This record gives sequence, C-alpha cells and structure tokens, in this order.
Amino acid sequence: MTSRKKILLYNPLTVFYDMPLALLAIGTILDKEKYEVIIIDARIEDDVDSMLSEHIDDALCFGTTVITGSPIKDALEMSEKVKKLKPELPVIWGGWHTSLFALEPMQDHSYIDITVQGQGEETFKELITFLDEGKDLKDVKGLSFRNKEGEFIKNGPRPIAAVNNFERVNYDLIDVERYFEKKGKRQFDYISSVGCFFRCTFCADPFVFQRKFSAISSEKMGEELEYYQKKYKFTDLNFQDETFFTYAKRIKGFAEELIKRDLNISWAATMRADQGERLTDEVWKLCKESGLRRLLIGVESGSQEMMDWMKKDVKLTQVFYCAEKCKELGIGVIFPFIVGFPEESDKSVAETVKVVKQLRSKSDKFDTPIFYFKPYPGSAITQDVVKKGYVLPQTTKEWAKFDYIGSSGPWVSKEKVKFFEAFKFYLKLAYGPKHKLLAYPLRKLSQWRCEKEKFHFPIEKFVINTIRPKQRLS
Ligand code: B12
Ligand code: SF4
Repeated sequence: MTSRKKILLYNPLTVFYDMPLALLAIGTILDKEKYEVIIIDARIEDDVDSMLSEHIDDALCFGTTVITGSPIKDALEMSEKVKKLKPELPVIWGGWHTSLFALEPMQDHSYIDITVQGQGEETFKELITFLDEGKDLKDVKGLSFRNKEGEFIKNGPRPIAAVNNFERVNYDLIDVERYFEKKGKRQFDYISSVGCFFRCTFCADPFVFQRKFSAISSEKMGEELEYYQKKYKFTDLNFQDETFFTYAKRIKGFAEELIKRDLNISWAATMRADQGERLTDEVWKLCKESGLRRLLIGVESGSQEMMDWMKKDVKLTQVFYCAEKCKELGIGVIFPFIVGFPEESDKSVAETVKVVKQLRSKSDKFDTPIFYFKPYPGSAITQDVVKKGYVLPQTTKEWAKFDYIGSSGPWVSKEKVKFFEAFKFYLKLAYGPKHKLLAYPLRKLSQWRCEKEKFHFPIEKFVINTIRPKQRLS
C-alpha cells in the first residue's frame, strides 16, 4: 500500500465545525488500494501549509469543496498556493458554488482546472481514474474543464445515483474527536439523502438537483448509525438532509431502528411543515422516543400570500400544527424566517412579526432566526431580480464577498434592519431559555417590548451584549 497516490482534499474556512461530509463522501468512494485520501480541513488543522508541503509531492490532484460566499476566498488562496508549489497538479473545485457556476471560477482563475457539478461521488471516482490514466476528460459526465487548447468545456450532466447503493462513508478519513472538541459536544454529522422534490423559488436545490431525491433506507441507516455510534461514541446526531421527512415510512422505520438498537442518542433534522402534518401521531411519538430533540422547519414568511408567491407549498396552519405537536412532545424547533423579499409589502412584514411572536411565546424551546433576503444564485427569485436590473457579483472574487449576514439588496430599508435587529435581540430575552443572570422583571419587560414593538432606549441590550455568548445557527 506504500506506493498509493495521494488525493488531497481541502475544506476551506467556514463559520461552524460541521464535519466535511462532501469530502468524506468523495474520499470514501475511491479505490483504497490505489489512492490515499488526505483531508485538510482549514477549520481544524493548526498548520495547513505544512500539511500541504508534506503531501503535495505524492499527490495526483488537489480538490476543494466550495459554497457561495466567504469560503471562496480561502479556497482561492489555497488553490493558488497549490498551483505555485506544483503547477502540473490538477486543481478541482466541487460543491454548491461550482454546481451553479461551472465555468466562471476557471475563467476567472487560471489555477483552477476542473469543476464538478451536482452529486460528486461517481463523477470524482471516474475523474480520478481518467487523471491517473491520462485520458481526455471530455467523456466524464458531471464536470467542466479547461482542455489542452485552453478552451472551457462543460460536459453533460450526470443523473443522480441512488445513495442507498453507496458504501458506508469512511469517517476515519478525519479525526472525529477533533470535531467533537471544536463543537464542544459529541455531535456526529450525517446525511441520509440528496436533493429535494420541492420548488421553493428562493432556493438553489431545484436548479441543482432538478427536483430529484434519493435516500438511504431506514434499515441501512440503522446499521450504519449503530456502527458509527459504537466506534465514535457520539451522543447527538445532526442530519444535514434538505428534507429528511420526505417519506413518512422511512422515518418510522428509522425511529424504530434507533429504538431497537438502543443507541440512546438524541438527533436533529430538517422538516417541512406539510410533511410534519402528514406524520401520524404514532410516528411523531416514535420520533420523540427515539431521541428527536430538535427540528428545523423553514417558515420563511408569516404571510400566506408571500409563502404562495415563493412556491413554498406549505400552509401556515401546517406550521402551527407542527408547533403544537412539538410543544406537546417537548421537541425544540428552529423556525427560520426571511424578510425583505423583492417587493414585499409592509403588511407582509408585519404578518411575519406577528407569526414570529406567536411561535416564540409557545415554547422557550422554539427559536425564530430572521434573515434578510439575499439573491442567492440559482434560485428563481434571483433570476427574476436580475431580469429587473439587479446586478449580481460578476466575478468569483466578488462572490467571495457575498456574505449571508446582514442585508444586501435594496429590499430592506435601514429602519427595518434597525427594527429587526432590536426585535431579534428582545425575542431571546423575552421567550428564549431562562437564564440565571436574567431576572424575571427583565424577561417581562422584554415581552412587553416585543408585544408593543417598542425598542427605544435599549439599556438591557448594552448590558446583555457584554455577557451573552454568540448565537449559533446549528
Ligand atoms: C453543512 C452546511 C453548511 C456548513 C458548511 C460546513 C463545511 N463543510 O464547510 C455551514 C454551517 C458553515 C454552512 C453555512 C451556510 N450555508 Co450551508 N449548508 C450545509 C448543508 C446543510 C450540508 C452540506 C453538506 O455537508 N452536504 C452533504 C454533502 C455530501 O453534499 P454536498 O456538500 O452537496 O457535496 C456533494 C457535491 O456537491 C459534490 N462536492 C462537494 N464538494 C466537492 C468537492 C470536490 C473536489 C468534488 C469533486 C465534488 C464535491 O460531491 C458531494 C457528494 O455528492 C447544505 C445543504 C445540503 N444538504 O447539502 C447547506 C447549503 C450548502 N448551505 C447553503 C447556505 C445558503 C448557507 C448559508 C448562507 C447559511 C444558511 N442560511 O444556511 C451559510 C453560508 C456560508 C458562508 N458563505 O460562509 C446552501 C448553498 C448555497 C450556495 N450557493 O452555496 C445550501 C445548499 C442549503 C440550501 N439549500 O440553501 N452550511
Ligand atoms: S427550501 Fe427546502 S424544501 Fe424548498 S426547494 Fe429548497 S431544499 Fe427543497
């Protein structure tokens, strides 16, 4: 096994410590006899440069995963560094950004040679064989590349492969304990499906996966999770699926598997409210019994009209149904909202504020992060605002500055941002988990402020901001 070629995979700097599932997926699928996968995670490693120098001589390629926004900056810097150290080494970009922008990163930067679109496992496996054998990449579906003549070629798409047929992901490619340490809890990241059947017009998933979906069976999940749990001794499981609850039968089976195997863990996942409404009471209870601790249910807007406009295909009544179920069963929920959709009326924003308050006052286990609309690439709304004259970032470097925090477009006034920043702050004090430092009168005062929407003279904000830890998204 000593003469194996090295495959260098890089996870750029991002804000949280979720395990690098993309790199694990594409790293697992390669022939272990021939290739040694080295994952360098900028969030985890103390000395990325010396790791790179240690492995680059024996490397067959360098690959990095890229989501739109600040991770691009680090991916660019690292890719350039790699190319300087070893100009003949192919530099490959994959992930959501290159699924949306196949050619632009290569056109903007001569040190990027290949980009991968969509699901990566089979494309990467074939790509590695082609690179190793020096074959022309024009026959590898699902990728784009610069050919010898310097032309940019985009090959045809690759159909989604059934994820149930993939082998078990090899988490030994990373030091799992380091992620537990960084997260401050023994939380294991896992994904059991790819794609989504739905059509929300603010989301890139319908564009990238063409409304297709493929999932691992409940039995296989049970086997894999028992194996991982015995090996890594995690206490919490974090599903990264877009729509985990797509098939109620699979969820029932999964919950039964966890109970049968007596894993004694908690778990969290994303749910659509319509899917939650379709679950029977029996399945809700099984989920709770098997350890369901927290759901993420995207609401996006408190206005049914806006929800219909963005083709969310969810009713507010379904959101409240799920809220009641979770309250009854003691399950936490994150209900994310977005304000400032193009041409969103003040009435619609006011309805969002009202629904946020209603949800928050139901349980201190409910959270309601409020984001400002951003025209993320690949969504139908973004295409529409561009047609109407909005100018998106034009280069890969400009996309690196496209930060998800704060407001960007002309759609949210400064006054609204000020209002929402105060509102979000007081929601936490008013309805969030009770804290020994927060006295009862302060909570009552905050509830009054939220109720009346009066946020002047925020003395509490100044005091609390100095003692409170930063908010986490996951
Ligand atoms: C975990 C996660 C994160 C983590 C990233 C952790 C990391 N590794 O660095 C954190 C919490 C930091 C994060 C943040 C954000 N995220 Co996020 N996140 C996810 C999530 C839930 C899971 C990603 C994952 O691990 N998937 C599992 C792996 C197996 O799938 P994959 O990443 O698609 O990888 C496959 C292919 O893309 C390809 N591939 C990927 N990389 C590579 C590399 C190579 C070399 C090759 C060959 C192939 C390849 O092969 C893989 C296997 O098939 C996805 C949704 C999803 N289910 O994918 C959203 C998602 C990626 N996030 C998204 C967004 C919008 C955000 C945020 C704006 C916050 C938000 N509101 O959610 C921020 C922005 C971050 C920033 N700009 O700094 C969008 C993507 C938008 C975009 N254009 O990039 C997604 C798709 C959610 C959505 N539907 O809107 N996120
Ligand atoms: S927001 Fe969720 S449900 Fe809607 S299309 Fe995107 S992934 Fe699917």
